[in-house]
Amino acid sequence: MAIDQTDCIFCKIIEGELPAKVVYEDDQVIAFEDIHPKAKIHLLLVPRSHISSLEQLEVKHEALISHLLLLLPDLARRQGLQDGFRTIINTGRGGGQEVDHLHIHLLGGSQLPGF
Ligand code: IU
Repeated sequence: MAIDQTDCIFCKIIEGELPAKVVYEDDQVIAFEDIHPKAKIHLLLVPRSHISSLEQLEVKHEALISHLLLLLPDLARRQGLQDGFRTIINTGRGGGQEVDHLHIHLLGGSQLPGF
């Protein structure tokens, strides 16, 4: 079934149709502040291309996924998270995913509880 990207809130942010506090962007990804932060620093790192979740990943996305992962410590450093950070990818409703556009949560800035 085709995905209707016109209903995707993160696609709208990527297209500049909805506002967001963007902290980083390049030709493949964008990172912006979560509107309901769960830590002092809470960013969302999002691929520009509409991939619904980890379940939709294919081998062709290998380079993109490497890029996303390699960016995380760099983004964390830029946010001053020298002491460490947490990353979360929620997948599917059972995994707590609310927005159906793949994204990585990057959290830190205060001591996070053990998980
Ligand atoms: P989740 O992994 O799909 O549950 O996370 C979605 C996140 O997107 C959640 O933390 C929301 O606060 C956040 N968010 C946002 O930053 N801007 C928005 O317009 C919407 C959700 I809708």
